Formats: sequence, C-alpha cells, structure tokens
Amino acid sequence: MAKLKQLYAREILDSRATPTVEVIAILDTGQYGVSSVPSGSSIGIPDSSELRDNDPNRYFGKGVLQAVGHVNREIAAKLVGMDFSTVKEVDNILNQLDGTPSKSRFGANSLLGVSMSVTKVLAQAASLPLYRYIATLAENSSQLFIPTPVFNMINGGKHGAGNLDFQEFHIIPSRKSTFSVMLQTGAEIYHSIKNLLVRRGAIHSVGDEGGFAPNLFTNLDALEILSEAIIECKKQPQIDVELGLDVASDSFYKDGRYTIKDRSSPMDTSEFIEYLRDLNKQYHLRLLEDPLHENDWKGWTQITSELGQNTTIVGDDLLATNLTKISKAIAEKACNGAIIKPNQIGTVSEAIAAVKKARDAGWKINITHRSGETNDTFIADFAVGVGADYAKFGAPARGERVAKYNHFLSIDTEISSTR
Ligand code: 2PG
Ligand code: MG
Repeated sequence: MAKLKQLYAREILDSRATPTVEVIAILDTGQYGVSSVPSGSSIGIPDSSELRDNDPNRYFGKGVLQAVGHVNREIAAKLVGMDFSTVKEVDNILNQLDGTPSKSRFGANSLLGVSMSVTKVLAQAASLPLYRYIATLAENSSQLFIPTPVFNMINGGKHGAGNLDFQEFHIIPSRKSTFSVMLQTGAEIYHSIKNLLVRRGAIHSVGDEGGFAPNLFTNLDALEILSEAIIECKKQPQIDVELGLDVASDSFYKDGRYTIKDRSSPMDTSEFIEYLRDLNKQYHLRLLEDPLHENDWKGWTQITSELGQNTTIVGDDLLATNLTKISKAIAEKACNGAIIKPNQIGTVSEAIAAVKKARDAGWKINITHRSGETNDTFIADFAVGVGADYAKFGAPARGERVAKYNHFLSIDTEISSTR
C-alpha cells in the first residue's frame, strides 16, 4: 500500500512547441513520479478526447490550463490521502470521476498524466524498475526483452513538410542481433539516407518524428532510397533490414477513393489494394500500418487475407487502442497487428487491457510514441513490460525520440545482467 501525499500538474511544451500536461505524484514516503503526455496528429475515431483550452489568445487555442486545473483541483482532492496498491484502482477512480465514455470532461491528457506518474511512483514503492512493475501489471511472467525498433526514417503525410502522401517509411532491423546493434544499424542507415538525399539534391530537412521530409516524385521513390541506404551500409535488404510503412491513409481518402501522387487518378478500394499488393511484391514489407481508411472495413479484411500471411497488417487509426474496435477487428479478421498508444485510451491499465486483447488474438503488438512527444521515457518501459514485439519511437535522431531508444539501452543492460 502507498499513500498519495501530493499530486500536481503543470503546462509544459512538447516537441512541436505545443503545450502538454506534466504531472507529479508524490507519496508520503517522499518518493515521486513525473510524467508528461504526448499528442498525435493522425487521429482515429474514437481517440479519447484531448482537452485543449480553445482560448485563441494563448498558443492558438492549444493551451492545456483546463486539463492542468482538473488535476490540481478535482482529481487531487479525490486522490490525495488515499492508499493504493495498484494503478488500476487509481484508473478506475479517474474514469468514475470523469464519467464520460471518451474522457472528455477531464481530457485523456490530464487522466493519462496522472495514471503514468502514479504508475512510476508505485513502481518505486514496490522497489521495482518501471518496466518490471508494468510486467507485473500486465501479468507478463515471460523473460523480458527489448522489442524490435521500428525506425521512422522518412516523414510524409501530416508529419512532413515534403510532398509524400504516406506518413512514415520505416526500416526494421532483423532480430538476429542485440538491441545496441539494431540501434547502430538504424543510426548508420539514417546517415546514409541523408547522404543520398544530399547527392540527389533533395531537401533533407526533418519532419515531426526526426525522419527526413523530402520532396520526391512518388511514394515508391522513398522506399527506393531506403533500400539504397541499406545496401550502402552493407546490409542485405529483406534479410538484415526490412521495410515498413505507416500509410495513414485516412489523410488522403475522400468519398471512397484514395488519391496519391504515384497515380494520375484516384483509386477505389480494390485498385488501391492492388497497388499495395504490387508495392509489397517489390519491397516485402514487414509491417503495413493503416493501409486503408478506418471505415473501409471490408477492404481491411480483404488486404489482411491477401497479404497477412507474410506481412503484418497493423491497425492504428482503425483501432485507436479501443477495446470495442479491437474486438470488431478480431471478429472481422481485419488486421493481425495493433498499434498501442496509451494516450488514445487515456489510462495505463486500459492500455494494458488493449495489449492483452490483441495478443490473445495472436496479433503482433507495436507500442508507439506520438508525433508530439516529450523526453518522458515511460513508453519504453511500457513496451518492455508488456512484452511488445515492436516499438515505434520515430527516427534515431532528435532528443525526444532518442531518449526512448537510449532508455532501451539501459534497460537492456539491466535485463541482460539478471539473465
Ligand atoms: C502514428 C503516430 C505515431 P501521430 O500514426 O502511428 O507515429 O502518429 O502521433 O501523429 O498519430
Ligand atoms: Mg499510425
């Protein structure tokens, strides 16, 4: 049992110069946990509500003083002085207090800040590293390991200033090596991509997740550049390093059609699936995320039955870390992998429940940051604790992305020493 002595929140900035919520939870022992909440820009329905002030005089309406105020007043008044043995008790109280299905009264940004900071301090009270404490919450008794990193090397769609339609172009090192070698591979390929872009005279500024945001003729050109960079680093594409995509197709779907620069006219669902099938034949994607619009359920079922054998079809906007959506996707065989983002659902224990549901269906689990991040490394502990297959934290560059990959290095040292 641990007694909460103090809980307070403040408004800080995330990696996009946009306000977010930081929460500090302090126990009567003096132990404390600090956590801050990320924020996305490709948002599926029903992503839990993020509470913004909408005051045009501050941060173009993006301030979070109301969310901060909810933590400092109503939530603190309820939780301070209570004894807890697990974060689930806290999460249940938060949901009861909020009282709305989408957490719109307090905002998922205030609730998740409380849930994560309490999880951190309860781990300390249990004298466990955070990832081990999360493993106990997730009832994960398997040997812990570092998930395979999914490096987002080229940023398009809503994340890049360049002209690509697809949001993320990934490289995924094979699991034959240790995490530090996978990180080295990612970093070396990152530098090679930059050199290739410079040689082609393409813009090599970076997007929201630290990957490059070039102007190219087609989306396929970006995959070609990744393949060339892999070879330049003396690695074998598809064997040492695989490719992945977050198509984030919600952002270019309109009235039943998919419009991308690779084709002169918009494609309907079966034409777009055919395009993706051809692309996959050429590049053998390991992960194909949000290939279709989140409401194009029939298309999802079709693409999973066609490509799902060798490629993991991953639902992100499709699922929004929501148990009802995950159940529907299981029933309709709509995908075989899930992106899990705690801020889509709003509490740590509900994010763990989403992982369990997806895993019980035999899906691959990909624990993911958001495009707006802070230096908080909670998500790295979460990924190890729940035993995720993959972790997607952006490029191996930019402080808020690297903080998480570097934290994996330290967790790796700890778990290897206890093996
Ligand atoms: C995604 C995420 C993270 P955002 O779509 O997978 O990469 O983007 O946080 O903008 O939703
Ligand atoms: Mg996504």
